[in-house]
Amino acid sequence: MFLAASLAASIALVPVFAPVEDATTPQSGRKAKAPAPMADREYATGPEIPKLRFQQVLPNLALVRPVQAFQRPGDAANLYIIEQPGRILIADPKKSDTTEATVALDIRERVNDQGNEEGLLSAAFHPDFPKKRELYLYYTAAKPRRSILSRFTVSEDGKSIDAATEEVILTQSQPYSNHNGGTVLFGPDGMLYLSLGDGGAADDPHHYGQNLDTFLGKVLRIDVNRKGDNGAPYAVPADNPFVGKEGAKPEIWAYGTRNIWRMAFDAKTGQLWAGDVGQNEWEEISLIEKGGNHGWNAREGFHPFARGKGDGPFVEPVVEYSHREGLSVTGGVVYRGTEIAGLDGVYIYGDFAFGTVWGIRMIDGKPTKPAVIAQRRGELISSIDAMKDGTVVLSTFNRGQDRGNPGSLWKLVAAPK
Ligand SMILES: [Ca+2]
Repeated sequence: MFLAASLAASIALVPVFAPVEDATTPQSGRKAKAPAPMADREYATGPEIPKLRFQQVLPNLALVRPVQAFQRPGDAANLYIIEQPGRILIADPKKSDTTEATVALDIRERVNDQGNEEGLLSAAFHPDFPKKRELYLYYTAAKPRRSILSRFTVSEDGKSIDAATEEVILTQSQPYSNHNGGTVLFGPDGMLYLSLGDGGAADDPHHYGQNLDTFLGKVLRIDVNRKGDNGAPYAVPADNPFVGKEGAKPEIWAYGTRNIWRMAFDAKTGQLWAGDVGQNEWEEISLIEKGGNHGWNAREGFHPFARGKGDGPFVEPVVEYSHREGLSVTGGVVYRGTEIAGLDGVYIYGDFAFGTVWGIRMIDGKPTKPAVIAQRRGELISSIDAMKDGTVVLSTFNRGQDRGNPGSLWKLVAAPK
């Protein structure tokens, strides 16, 4: 989600994001220098990636802008579904006649979803649930405009989340409505990771991405199992890359990211994959590195960004795609299920506006050429998530992206030969 929308007007088929700030950015002149297309880069060769199709899940369940599906440790049956305005619903995807979900949490009054990229954006259970009955939420609020990471207490059966138990872990003031990130998740190391966007407008006007003194434009890593100094609600892990560096926030794990909309760990390798939304030309998929400078706003994809500044070395993306092929990347997951033959180890990602889903493999540190493995025009892909058994669930908006619009859930299944 969460587009830089310069080309939005030219795409007639699908309604797309047009944040006001981005829409006013002059675009002329920058497209003149055509960068080297990805086809010129060196790709690995690997086994063909199977073609997939969208199969609707819970087709009778009415949803408002679903932005993430996830599961609770110890419960492989139910889906937890985030609605962007500020609710979390629970439903069993095998019960296809379900018309009403269990409402586990409703914090719509606390959440500000006025902006297209604002709302309840991400959630993660503590991996030790039910020993630790904790759910972490990342959302935006108003007056003042800010992003919040909070901890909530969950009932023992996991079916209800007590809104009165909110404990704010971290707050970031937001200068503009767009580019709030973000994904919250736990790593295989038990640490909590959070992606924050560059704060918004266009061009990263304050150069936050390259500034280590702000959380904006970063991936953070914190220890929520321990209190920090002076009673802080979290501790900074001692092995974070910028601990002790003057002028740098020690919570930072990686920097130079524009607006990571979805990141996920590969359950097998532990690598952290991210989709970083581009501005004018290039959408990128990156492997997030400890201490890595991922380039923004000096770089967009593999290319210099004219209005940016900053010194390398930069961590290059794994792959990119241009705005001829999509408009806003939604990062996905590495498939580790067994249901779809030949898909193990494939990183699956999509484009929000075009409804396209690609797959790549990494072979000896090099990606295979991105292959389109599924597409469903008119469905705006807001999230791509892996369930416990590896099943890939897509959240989509159905009829454009207006506030309050309906959405759907899908699973990716093997396409008929
Ligand atoms: Ca913002």
